[in-house]
Amino acid sequence: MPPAVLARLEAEFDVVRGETVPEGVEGLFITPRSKMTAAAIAALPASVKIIATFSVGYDHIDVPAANRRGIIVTNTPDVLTDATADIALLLLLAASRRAREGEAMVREGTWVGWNPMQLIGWQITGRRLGIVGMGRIGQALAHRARACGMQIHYYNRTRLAESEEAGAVYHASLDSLLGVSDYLSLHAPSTAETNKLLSAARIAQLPKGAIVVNTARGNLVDDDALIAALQSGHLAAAGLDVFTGEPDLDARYRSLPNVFPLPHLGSATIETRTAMGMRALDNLAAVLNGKPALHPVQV
Ligand code: 8YV
Repeated sequence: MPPAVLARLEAEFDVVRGETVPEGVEGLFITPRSKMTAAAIAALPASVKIIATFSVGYDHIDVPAANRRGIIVTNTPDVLTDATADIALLLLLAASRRAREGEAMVREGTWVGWNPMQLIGWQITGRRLGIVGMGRIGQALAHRARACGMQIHYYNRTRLAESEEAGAVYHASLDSLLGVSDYLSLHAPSTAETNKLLSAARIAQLPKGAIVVNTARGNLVDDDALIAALQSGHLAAAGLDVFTGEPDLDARYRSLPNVFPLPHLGSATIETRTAMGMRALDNLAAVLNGKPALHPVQV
């Protein structure tokens, strides 16, 4: 935890650390590494009132099971929007400009000269970016990509208000979005519905040479299908911050030259991680003082 979060935690709360939850504990402060399954929730002592996760995602928590026990679940929205959108843009650019191969060439000493076709990438200006899930992070990426001259298309369960769209083109179906996406960035939550949303059939609908970016959750992608498309050249490249089963990701991602991988850095700035911690502590403090939670997860 960032130092300011730890200092506040110690100052305001009576803290018990560990993998088990003793009777009397009223609030849990967790990260996505704690898998709060229905069984784990059933085993919690009756004293627990709130589970505050240090994340915006809550796919590691069985929220209905917690709510059935009268336990409130809270997350940390808003404060990580910009940091995560920055990483999405970084991945988009890095994948498009072959940053992984370029860096390897410099580090490994294989850069022996310059030639006009060396590590030729693709320019993002004027290209179409398809955004799957136009929530806070999707919109923040749209804002950045627009400044780079990209044309924004999006698919969302509901259409944004015209004032929020800022010229982005709405697609009522994912299939329609895929057909126009030179670049595709995923910003949907991980649910049973979105599991392997980017399947082989869907990847086949992307234009040849498309680039895929994922800062959401690894299981939104069918790994075998994505890897096959990166190997065949149907997809030019991918920029990935999240992986199924991370950190034990599919080993093929480690060696594919056209994959720019990062170890789940979306929210990893000191400003954002501090704000996330403060947000989680605000929720804990509210509920433990008998007030309503500030960011309850609604499912
Ligand atoms: C974090 C995230 O890296 O908020 C989320 O859902 O995936 C990331 O911000 C992680 O949750 C840190 O606990």
